[in-house]
Amino acid sequence: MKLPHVQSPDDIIDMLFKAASRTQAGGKDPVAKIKARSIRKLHAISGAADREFSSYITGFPSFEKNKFEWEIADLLVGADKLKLSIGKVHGTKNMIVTITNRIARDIAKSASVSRIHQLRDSAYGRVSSIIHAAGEDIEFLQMASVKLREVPDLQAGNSVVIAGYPNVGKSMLISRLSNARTRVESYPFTTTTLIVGHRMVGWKKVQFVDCPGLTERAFETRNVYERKAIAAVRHLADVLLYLVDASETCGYSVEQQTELFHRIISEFSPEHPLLVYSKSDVKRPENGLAVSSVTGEGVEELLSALDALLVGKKTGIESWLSKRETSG
Ligand SMILES: Nc1nc2c(ncn2[C@@H]2O[C@H](COP(=O)(O)OP(=O)(O)OP(=O)(O)O)[C@@H](O)[C@H]2O)c(=O)[nH]1
Ligand SMILES: [Mg+2]
Repeated sequence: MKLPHVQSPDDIIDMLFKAASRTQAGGKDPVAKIKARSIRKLHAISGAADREFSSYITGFPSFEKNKFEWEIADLLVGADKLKLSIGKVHGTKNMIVTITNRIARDIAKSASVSRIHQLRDSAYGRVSSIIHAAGEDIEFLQMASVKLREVPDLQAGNSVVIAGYPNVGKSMLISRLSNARTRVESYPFTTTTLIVGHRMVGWKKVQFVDCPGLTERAFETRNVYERKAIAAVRHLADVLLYLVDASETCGYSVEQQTELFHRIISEFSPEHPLLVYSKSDVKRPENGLAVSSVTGEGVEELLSALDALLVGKKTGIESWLSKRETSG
């Protein structure tokens, strides 16, 4: 995910005061000069705080902007706390702008150098205590931006989400289909996060997403891995490529795996659900599209099917299937 770089509260204070120290002001009258310079310093602080905090406020996922990112943010850092901390930062920004403007107006009305310095120093003190008061929320955003940055930048549109039970060969297939490099192991629950890869299919750049394995618990579970997979299935899948291991070497029966496919369809109504059998080098089902990531068998056929689905014509897959049947 693309996220703002959130600084620590102390670094933000340093940055604001540095912005203030760079300001200059001319003039012959020493009092007028000190006054103008102090006002500019406060405006510099207010401008820099506005830019910094605004980037935090707009840079994090929001429910309105991107439902997938919002759901992932909820899983990894908690949406309520995220909302609260962004709200707090918003308040901090407004307070700094209001207070620096008000003190700048007071400075403009002051006639003595000592009063100007006193007001300027009080502004610095207020700004730093306002930022410290939001310290916990700023630090939370700092942690959240680091954690969420690890999630690949996934976009809606021309997206194929590969889902299925654990160990059915999802990761090996995405490596076959795209430039994604992911761990493949002979035991379940190898993939714990969402993995992205790309490839041209026809004239389209298609995004493939490999998910952690799903089981029949997926709808009730609070398990973070399965919930990441559900978020991708729910919000990103133009095509839901559901992999069923016909050889059952994954440890789950074909019946069990197919049942979950139908449950996912009835729960999330993906636009284009596509059931594909994996490990066809071990066992070929009697009907249906079957691939082997070991021998490459069926991969070209699968890509043509995806091409037909992603063209956006609902009939694409039907005409492709009928062509396939007539050609034997
Ligand atoms: N014979 C054969 N074995 C395969 C094929 N695809 C995957 N495997 C094997 O199946 C096992 C699981 O493969 P993965 O790609 O890690 O499966 P996964 O679905 O990503 O598993 P999780 O990430 O744990 O959910 C590995 O031992 C692979 O070598 C295939 O087409 N043929
Ligand atoms: Mg995997």
